[in-house]
This record gives sequence, structure tokens and C-alpha cells, in this order.
Amino acid sequence: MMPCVFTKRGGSATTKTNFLSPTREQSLSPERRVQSEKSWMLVSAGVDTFVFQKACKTVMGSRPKLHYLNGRGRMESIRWLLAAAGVEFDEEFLETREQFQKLKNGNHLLFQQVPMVEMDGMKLVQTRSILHYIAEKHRLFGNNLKEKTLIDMYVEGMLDLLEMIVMHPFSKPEDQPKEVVSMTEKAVSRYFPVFEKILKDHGQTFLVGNQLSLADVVLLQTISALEEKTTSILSAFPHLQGFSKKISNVPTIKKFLEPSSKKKPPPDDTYVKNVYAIFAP
Ligand SMILES: N[C@@H](CCC(=O)N[C@@H](CS)C(=O)NCC(=O)O)C(=O)O
Repeated sequence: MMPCVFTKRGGSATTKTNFLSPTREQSLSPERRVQSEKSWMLVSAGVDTFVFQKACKTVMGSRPKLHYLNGRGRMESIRWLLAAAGVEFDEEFLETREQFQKLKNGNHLLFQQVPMVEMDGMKLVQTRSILHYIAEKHRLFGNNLKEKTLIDMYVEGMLDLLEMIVMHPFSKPEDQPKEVVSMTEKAVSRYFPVFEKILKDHGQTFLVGNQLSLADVVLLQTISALEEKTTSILSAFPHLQGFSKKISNVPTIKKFLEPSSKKKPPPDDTYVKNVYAIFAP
């Protein structure tokens, strides 16, 4: 990406408008000087480089912007994935019903729902589609159709579990303990044995293709959310314990697991009240 400092908005072929002094320009590295020249060539060709560079940055280079509440919900897998991919992102938190209405009125939400992620000039919605786009873009979605399908199947299984976890804080308080028992039971009898066997059978660190993928990220997110409720949930799964440790140490993920990251805390009463205030009809 060419920096925007070399030419002034509306610079024309007859006026090479340069913000840098000749001495400063001389001090540039050869690469920066080539960039400067390229900018000058664009101006000569009648292209407004300021607008051109800004457009490039907006479409391809800028940080994704996440639109959701300041809480986990359906956005949390997307945060995990972006973090795992080493992508810095910004967040615009929905705090009021009016803000949500404004997004809807502005036709920013295809189906009038969030999560919505602005990236690469698009306004992406539907959690799974967003995950697929980011995973594909950052090579976290396998190397061939078979790997992609395995990753997709594993992720769908995890998202079924995560859906229960996402909805859990909205159940009646008296039903919540029973739900935790039921989630734990589902995890240890239906889902975790599958991943334990996969890891045991192929003996590799990652679930698919011997490299980090969306499936690893979503599985770790699910394990971590369930461990918050049932600390010993992995006790019968030695391979998943090893997996959890290794994936947590992938540098990008390790950083996301640090307290200062954009990872959200478990939902509390304030978050639940906010959700009702913003979304309830
Ligand atoms: N299938 C959609 C479901 C999105 C969804 O239900 N979003 C909720 C917030 S988590 C929402 O926007 N609710 C407001 C509404 O449906 O009017 C997805 O996975 O993104």
C-alpha cells in the first residue's frame, strides 16, 4: 500500500505537489522513493492519488469493524478467529435500541440482524458466512474440498454446542443449573469423544491437515467456554487436554487469551438486560 503523504489531493500533472522536502526525499529508502515516484506517475496520469490510495485502503487494507454488543454472543467466534489469524480489528458496540434501529434503517444489515462485520468493502452478516470468509482469506479453511468439508462439519458440531452456551444466560434462573448439566452431558457424550478420537487416531496437533484451522479455533473456544462452567470437563479426554494446551500456545491465540485482549468476559446480568433492551420486540 502506498502511503498517502506524497501527493496532495487534486495534484495535477503540472504541479508535483510534494509534502516532503528534497532533503527528506533523498533520505528515503529506495523502496519509499519508488513509492513516491509511483504516486507522481499516478498524478501525471490524472489519477487523484489521495482518493485512489484512500479507496484502496478502505476496500482492502483497513481493519475489519465488528458491529455487535459489548459481549460474547454470536460475535465471539468471529473475534477468536480474527485474533487467531493475527488480524487487528475495531468494534462498534451496540448500546441502545436506537443505534440498532439506525443500522437497520441505513440498510447496513442484510437480514436486519447482527453480527455484522465490515471488511474488504463488504458488510458481512450471518455468523457462519463471516467465519468462512475470514477462514478462507487467512488460510484457515483447509487445502482441498475434503479438508474444507471436515472443518465445516467439525465447526457445525461445535456451533450447535456454542448455540446452547450463547442462549443459556437467557433461560430462567431456576432452569440454568439443569441446563449446565445437560450441556456438559452433551459435550462429554456426543462431541468431545469425536475430537478425542480424531486427535488420537492421527496423532497430530491440529484437527485437520496438520495445520491450524477454523475447526481448532472454534473447538478451543467451546472447550474454554465449557470449562468456565464445569472445570473438569476434559478429565476423561487426555488428547483434548493436550490439544487445548497446544492451541492455547499458538502465539496469536495466546495473545487473545491475555486479559487485555478483545476477548469478552462471560455474560453477566447487565449484558442480558442490554440484549433484551436492544433486541426485544
Ligand atoms: N443466523 C444469524 C442469526 C443472527 C441473530 O439471531 N442475531 C441476533 C443477535 S445475536 C439479532 O440480531 N436479533 C435481532 C433480531 O433478530 O431482530 C447468524 O448466525 O448470524
